Amino acid sequence: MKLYYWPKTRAFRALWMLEELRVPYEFAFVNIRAGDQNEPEFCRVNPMCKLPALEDDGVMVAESGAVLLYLADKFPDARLGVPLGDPLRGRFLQWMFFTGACLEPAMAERMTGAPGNTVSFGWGDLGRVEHAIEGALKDGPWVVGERFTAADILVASTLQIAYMAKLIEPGGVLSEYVDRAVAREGHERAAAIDHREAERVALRR
Ligand SMILES: N[C@@H](CCC(=O)N[C@@H](CS)C(=O)NCC(=O)O)C(=O)O
Repeated sequence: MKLYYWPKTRAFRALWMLEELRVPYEFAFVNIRAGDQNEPEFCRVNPMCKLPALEDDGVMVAESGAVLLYLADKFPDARLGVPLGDPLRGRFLQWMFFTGACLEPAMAERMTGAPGNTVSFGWGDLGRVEHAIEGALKDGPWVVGERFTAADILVASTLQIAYMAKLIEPGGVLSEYVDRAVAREGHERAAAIDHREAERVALRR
């Protein structure tokens, strides 16, 4: 399995997932700072010419949510997804789509400072997004309830960026949730690899 990757990008989400799964993979480095993502060869893997993307035995999948769902379905024994027929499958899919559809656009809107239209914009606004995640966390430590899933990788890693960018006030239920997620061994391994690769590419410059 090949992960198209560059350190300190959204490819971290797929790296974290792979480290949770503990399955073999290799990196295909795409230096987005040097414009390598625009090479026609990579744009055939992801027509958006963006990271992450995954290639698995001829199967190509891009968009971080889709990459994580693909991996969760491929390795069901790891129980990072929710199988078809399970009553929690609906909530799992909801939270898998939520980061790209609601959390990220709401963060981008907050970053620009432009007032949006909370009724027509699919994400409402960042306040509503925070409220929705807080509501989900009333039923358990993770967004789908008792069990950590791929959806938590998406939501928690993106919230972490929201904190770093000072888009959300630290403290409370959401901070505790992010702390809980990043304390996982899978995250620690992935963060160490991401850090190592960031140092390595910086030295090459
Ligand atoms: N919706 C995409 C966003 C991917 C994305 O924007 N990736 C950035 C890195 S964090 C990228 O590859 N940027 C390069 C470019 O746009 O040229 C996903 O979630 O996978």
